[in-house]
Amino acid sequence: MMLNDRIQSLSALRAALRNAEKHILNLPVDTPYSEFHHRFQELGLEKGWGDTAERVYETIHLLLDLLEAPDPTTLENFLGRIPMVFNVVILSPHGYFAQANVLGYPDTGGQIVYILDQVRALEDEMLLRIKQQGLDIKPRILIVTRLLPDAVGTTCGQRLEKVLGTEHTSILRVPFRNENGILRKWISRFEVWPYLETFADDVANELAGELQGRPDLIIGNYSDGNLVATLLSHKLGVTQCTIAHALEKTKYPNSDIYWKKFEDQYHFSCQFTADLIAMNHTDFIITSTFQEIAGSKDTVGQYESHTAFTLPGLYRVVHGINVFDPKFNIVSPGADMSIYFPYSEKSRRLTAFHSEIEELLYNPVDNTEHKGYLKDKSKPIIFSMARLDRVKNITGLVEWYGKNRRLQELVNLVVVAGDHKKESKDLEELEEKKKMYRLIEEHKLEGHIRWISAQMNRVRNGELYRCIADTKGAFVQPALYEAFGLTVIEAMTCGLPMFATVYGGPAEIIVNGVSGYHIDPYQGDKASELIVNFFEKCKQDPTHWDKLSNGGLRRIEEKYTWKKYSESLMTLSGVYGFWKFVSNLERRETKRYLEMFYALKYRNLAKSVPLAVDGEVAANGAKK
Ligand code: UDP
Ligand code: LCN
Repeated sequence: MMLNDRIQSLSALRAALRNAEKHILNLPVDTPYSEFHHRFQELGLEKGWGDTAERVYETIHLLLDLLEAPDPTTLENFLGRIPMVFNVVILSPHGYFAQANVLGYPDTGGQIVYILDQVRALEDEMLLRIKQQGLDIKPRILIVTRLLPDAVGTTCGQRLEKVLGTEHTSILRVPFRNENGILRKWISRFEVWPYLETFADDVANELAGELQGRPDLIIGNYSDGNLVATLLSHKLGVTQCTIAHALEKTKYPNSDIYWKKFEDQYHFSCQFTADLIAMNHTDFIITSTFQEIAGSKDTVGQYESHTAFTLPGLYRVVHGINVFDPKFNIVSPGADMSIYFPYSEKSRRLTAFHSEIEELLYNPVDNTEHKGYLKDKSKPIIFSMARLDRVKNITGLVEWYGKNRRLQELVNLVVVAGDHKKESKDLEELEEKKKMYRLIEEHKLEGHIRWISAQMNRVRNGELYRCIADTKGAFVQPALYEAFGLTVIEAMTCGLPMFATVYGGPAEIIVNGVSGYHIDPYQGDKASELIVNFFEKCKQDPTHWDKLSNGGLRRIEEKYTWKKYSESLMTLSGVYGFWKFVSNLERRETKRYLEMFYALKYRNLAKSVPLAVDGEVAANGAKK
């Protein structure tokens, strides 16, 4: 696109670039491209080099350097500039994908938040780059998810939904279907496998209509989204990017060796097979932290756990994934800074929410939204918020608190988790709920604990974190494993001191003792002692609290922002898109192997998963 047919050889390109360089050197740096584009066309150069003489000069210079003495940094800078990505498709099939009234529902957490923040940052970055290269092209970003005809008060039944705060981004919903027709209701992420191949075909058709062509980049999220991204990218020949969020293999210890035991409920045989296919097919992988790739000296990384493993009686993996493959990149997300900002920025505080938040935290009457009350309002609050999944270990935190009298004397406990209102369709959530009621009773926690239902208003949640910081409290993230942990980032961005699990992302997000504390969820007594010591120290020396709060804020500024994220993602898309096309031959064998693995292994496994029938009870006991 950037060259016309006057340039037919490398030497002609070199000559054209030198002439163009000479021409620009005589122009003021801010001369708009439109003023010299005729001259450029005569030389063989079309639009896309830059919007001003200065920018065009830089791009030309980068290419001349590359032709003369190529080096990786120059190549990355050059490819990062070349306008190659205008249409992006982001796949996230399972759960409830919507902009309101969904967060905290089963399977509906950080991945949704991540993608909605990601697309805003990405659109801004795409628009900036398109403009800087002197082009006038409208980008398009489509988030593709499942359409749920029974949308239970959400927008999940709507085919197309514009993403708020964007100009060119929408959610496109395509239903799951099979020969019996369209599946109307939500099903757990563990049961989606038999629907994905048809879903991928349907998505391809919808995309052809929506985009009037192929996308330039396909991003998959989580195991199901990454499998569909693989099928689409294979079919359309488009650059593929993989984001895991949280792979189940690391969340459920020994889920490979004992896969048969787990199979009825979780269908890990499909999941791990899909993960292997996607990881190997993709052009590049983005992770939020390094430990997600290769772990640490004491822990195994999410991807590392797929290097070699055995599913006894099914197959044995000897080279599942090479964690040192250059396709791995760490690109950390952030928190939306317009929602999450420090409690100390008084003028920005959303005081209109304060009476509602006061009611949410302290109204003594039990209702459908909360259970338990806090009898001493003067105490700091330790706070946690998560989906009521077993791995999130919210009940673990309640137990630690229940067992530690000193902790109860020092602080109140507030947890936001699950749904009091409705009978859950998710088996783990049901079990956790029962456990929570039992623990509150067993440890006589009335007066000390407040259990609040899932909170879906993100803007108010931002203020909620800050109100907890006003009590000089802290956030505790007690998960048995947390792939990354957006709540950790959000709470730290609001200035809340942080105690978070040492298993997974938080181990890297937090510098222990400086920007928060690591806790071991398997050693609850130690964790609660650490929290007791912190609050005792804060009583003697209130600046201790400020030190930790400020340490957290500094860490976020340094590493976890969406601006940095979108710059890297756009550059990587250019770099890997380029390599995909120049190194196609080398990957042909892998592609053939994966096609075989898909057809001979995955397809049969997916077929063996019982089909969900609207209104029936599944094998795992969850109500459809
Ligand atoms: N969240 C929420 N309300 C809830 C529970 C969670 O808004 O009741 C949000 C939370 O603020 C965060 C996301 O859901 O943005 C959870 O992301 P995280 O990475 O912590 O965990 P995940 O659910 O993805 O495992
Ligand atoms: C899923 C999770 O479980 C979290 O650990 C991540 O923060 C989230 O996705 C976003 O990547």
